[in-house]
Amino acid sequence: MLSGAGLSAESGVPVFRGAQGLWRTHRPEDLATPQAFRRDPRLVWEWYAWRRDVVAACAPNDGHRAIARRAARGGVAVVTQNVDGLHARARGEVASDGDVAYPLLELHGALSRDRCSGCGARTAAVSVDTTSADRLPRCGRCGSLLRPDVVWFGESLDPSVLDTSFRLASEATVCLVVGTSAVVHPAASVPLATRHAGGTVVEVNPEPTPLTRYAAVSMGGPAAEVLPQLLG
Ligand code: BJW
Ligand code: ZN
Repeated sequence: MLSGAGLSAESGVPVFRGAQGLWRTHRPEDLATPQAFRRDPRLVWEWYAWRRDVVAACAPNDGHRAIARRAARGGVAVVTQNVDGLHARARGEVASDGDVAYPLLELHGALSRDRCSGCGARTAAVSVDTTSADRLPRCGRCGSLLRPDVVWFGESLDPSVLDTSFRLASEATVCLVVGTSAVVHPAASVPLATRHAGGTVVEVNPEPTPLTRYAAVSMGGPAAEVLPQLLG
């Protein structure tokens, strides 16, 4: 399955696009590109520190839990564009004896990690003082600025995460697509790998997307209501 921000909407995590989306009030080119970070790392960190606080106050919803319960029975891989960590938290919440360890692939990284903008070393997220550029966190190895370990526009996705996602999608009989506007690539192409290999795409989204015409079934409700019924 492939998930996007809409899956976490009912947990209180803001989506990116549409009337309530972050991109209505925040310009992606000022906040979610490597150029923006080079230009004004303090501003970018301020936004990500706020996003971390928002996510810390949120919890997985019934949609995340339905996915985790179904995946733990086997034969499912979870591929997500979300950086909020709620799939992993749901897995922990519903874990029980006999669960299968399923793949959980985070295509766009994770808010819970930092990455060095110089040497690329990954570390657990530190608390960030955004009051001045001098106080921003730096790498303990090379001294370069740390940044959130997320994928910004114009940056490549981790090749091993991406290759594994496409391979699993091409081997799947069904790709369930939940809560993504399906406009950001290469993530939005993952379900097409299932389709091209003869499998079926099933979409859960209150709005039509560019993937809707490839879906055998489209369910137009909120994920936290539809998924427990669909997967339960
Ligand atoms: C509900 C709901 C409910 C609401 N229940 N549903 C091919 C064509 C054109 C452009 C490109 C291309 N290939 C690459 C590009 C360039 C670019 C791109 O895709 N641009 C397009 C937008 C035009 N891609 C990249 O730059 C990627 N890198 C790359 O390709 O590298 C190689 C390369 C480099 C240079 C040139 C060419 C190639 C990287 C993309 C990184 C995206 N990063 C972000 C930020 C991550 C960090 C952070 O969180 O801050 O990722 S942007 C943002 O969008 C975030 C999301 O993961 C991503 C997708 O958003 P998502 O999840 O779909 O959310 P929304 O808000 O868009 O949609 C929510 C949906 O939920 C809606 O449909 C609602 O209806 C629905 N919904 N409530 C169910 N309750
Ligand atoms: Zn470093």
